[in-house]
Amino acid sequence: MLRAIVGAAIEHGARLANPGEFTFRAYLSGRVDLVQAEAVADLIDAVTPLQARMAFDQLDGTLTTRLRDMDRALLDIIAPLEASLDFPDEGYHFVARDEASRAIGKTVGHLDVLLADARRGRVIREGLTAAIVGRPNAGKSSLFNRLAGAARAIVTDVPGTTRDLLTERVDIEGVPFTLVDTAGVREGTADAIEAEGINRARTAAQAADVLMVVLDRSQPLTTDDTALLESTGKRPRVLVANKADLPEAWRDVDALPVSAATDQGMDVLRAALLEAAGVEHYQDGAAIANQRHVALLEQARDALSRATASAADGAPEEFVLADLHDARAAFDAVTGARPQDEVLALIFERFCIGK
Ligand SMILES: Nc1nc2c(ncn2[C@@H]2O[C@H](COP(=O)(O)OP(=O)(O)O)[C@@H](O)[C@H]2O)c(=O)[nH]1
Ligand SMILES: [Mg+2]
Repeated sequence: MLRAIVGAAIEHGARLANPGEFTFRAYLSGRVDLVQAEAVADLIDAVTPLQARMAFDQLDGTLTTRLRDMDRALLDIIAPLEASLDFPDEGYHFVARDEASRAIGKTVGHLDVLLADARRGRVIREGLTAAIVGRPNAGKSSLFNRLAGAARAIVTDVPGTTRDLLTERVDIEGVPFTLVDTAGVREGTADAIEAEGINRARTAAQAADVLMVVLDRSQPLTTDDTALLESTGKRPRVLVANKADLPEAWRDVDALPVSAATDQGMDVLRAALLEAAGVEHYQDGAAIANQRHVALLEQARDALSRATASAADGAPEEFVLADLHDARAAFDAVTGARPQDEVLALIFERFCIGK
């Protein structure tokens, strides 16, 4: 029925909307700026409540407002500097150098605060990857299923069951994690498929933001265990002593006692994952998350640092002004006040048809 209506409309001269076309039109007509248009796409893609809230904040103009305030502060410095340029013969400076330097430094401070928040924002927006590693039969797939809240991975007592990577998105206190269940890493398997699985496990472990190293507490530690403890020592990781429901076979490694069988210790494990990834207390969104915004604001900060230094050094006004204008151009590029076609194309490509 729907298809028939669309078909009839097209026959009478209508066409399907391009990806993001409605938002793009709102942007062209000045009803939203680029940050807000990007927030629409983020809102559509949001999986966790925190992601949605952050997108809403952007849509509301949190970042735009902060940029406007900083831009205004820069203009207040630019005006007297330009005035000094206009009256070079009098040798009169409309603003003292140290005063200008201090004023610019203040905006650098605001940018630093904003950028410090960016990692938090990016984590909320893009999430983290946690790879579950450990020797066969330690209980990796069982823990994966527990964390995923579903029996996604096959659990057996046959070592070497998991051969390919299995991933699942889970929300841990608002932070989106991609959990990766891997094949157990052990030396000397004769099975070609298992060997490839082990290779993939190693690659996944290298790419992960945080590792969950699973040990079987009911069995003595093996050389595979010690090799893994050694090789992951410098990575963000959580050491897990699984099968804590069974009598313990060792206690010399400091690992979190959990049991995939009884659910014991799972909340502590979730908290430990957040802590190891460096992302506790993510109850609030962040004003900045998007990599495009981060890159541009870093440019602005660099330009302003240069301006602060040259103003303090008593460099000619032209030098200071050039950097101040660069910073403003970067602000403008964030909000789309000075759009570049290829940037626009990239941004609106992200949308699905219409919107
Ligand atoms: N008693 C007990 N058995 C477990 C626990 N976790 C996993 N197992 C068992 O250990 C075996 C291997 O589990 P699996 O998740 O497939 O391990 P993997 O090879 O590391 O993925 C299975 O028979 C599971 O039922 C646990 O916490 N307690
Ligand atoms: Mg497994």
